[in-house]
Amino acid sequence: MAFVNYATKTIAIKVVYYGPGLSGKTTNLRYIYSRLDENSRGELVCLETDTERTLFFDLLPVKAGLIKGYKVHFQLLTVPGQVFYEASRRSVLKGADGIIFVADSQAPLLDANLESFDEMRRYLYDYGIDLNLTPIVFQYNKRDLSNLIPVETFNNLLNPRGLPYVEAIAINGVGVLDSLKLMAKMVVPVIRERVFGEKRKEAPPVELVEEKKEQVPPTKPEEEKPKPKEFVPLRVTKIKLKSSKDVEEELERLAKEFASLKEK
Ligand SMILES: Nc1nc2c(ncn2[C@@H]2O[C@H](COP(=O)(O)OP(=O)(O)OP(=O)(O)O)[C@@H](O)[C@H]2O)c(=O)[nH]1
Ligand SMILES: [Mg+2]
Repeated sequence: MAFVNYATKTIAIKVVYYGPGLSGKTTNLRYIYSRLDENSRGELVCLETDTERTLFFDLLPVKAGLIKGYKVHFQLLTVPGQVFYEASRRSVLKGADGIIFVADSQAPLLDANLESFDEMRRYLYDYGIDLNLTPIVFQYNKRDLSNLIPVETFNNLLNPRGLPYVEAIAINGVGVLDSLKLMAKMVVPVIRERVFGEKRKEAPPVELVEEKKEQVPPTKPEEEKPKPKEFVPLRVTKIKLKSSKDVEEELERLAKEFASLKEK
């Protein structure tokens, strides 16, 4: 449930990037970070790890216009996809307002995608959140590779309700902002209704992203297009979390810290 601070007039909307290990969740956040104006986003918090795999969560706060005079902050969060970080996934999912399910399109990973989705459904159920009432955007990622799961198969198995889906190549930014914009379109009316009792269809859209112009360094035609990794350094925040129990507390602290930042 969105966190409303009546004193500072801010609403924090929690959007969780969920999906199996290595599907590209952190890559989404890194790309969004690189494309938003620094006035409309906070720091990308990735916890210190020995590898690039997510251990507890990654967090990117994004400012997104106003709802009825309240400043809207999206808290974009990723879960760790590796099977044994189950407890962290559960903690990150708590109170999610919307979910971007990042599936890995490689054919041998079909079962991993289905298992991850099923696990998410169970955790939401445990928290009393009905999957059918939760805004979800499906992102079918890694469409640049070969031997892909057809979009139709994904939609039949994961998305029988015909919710919005995006074919993505997150590593090059393809479909990343589209997924986030679709999510904003779905989740903001739900929050307006829950918080202000406004009828959904009356809700005007919220201004989501102040995009920077794409910073593609000049390349000669014969050169390959550089990958975002090469010009978006990964900032690692030195936060020590001992266990997944600390995750909820830390998320709350980071959300408050961002909400109290002075406008630039
Ligand atoms: N070919 C290709 N590789 C991608 C794409 N998106 C992400 N990757 C690569 O996939 C690997 C895993 O990406 P991450 O974003 O770290 O995956 P994750 O879902 O955060 O993984 P966990 O934190 O372990 O759950 C990295 O090497 C990325 O560069 C894509 O669209 N195409
Ligand atoms: Mg990750």
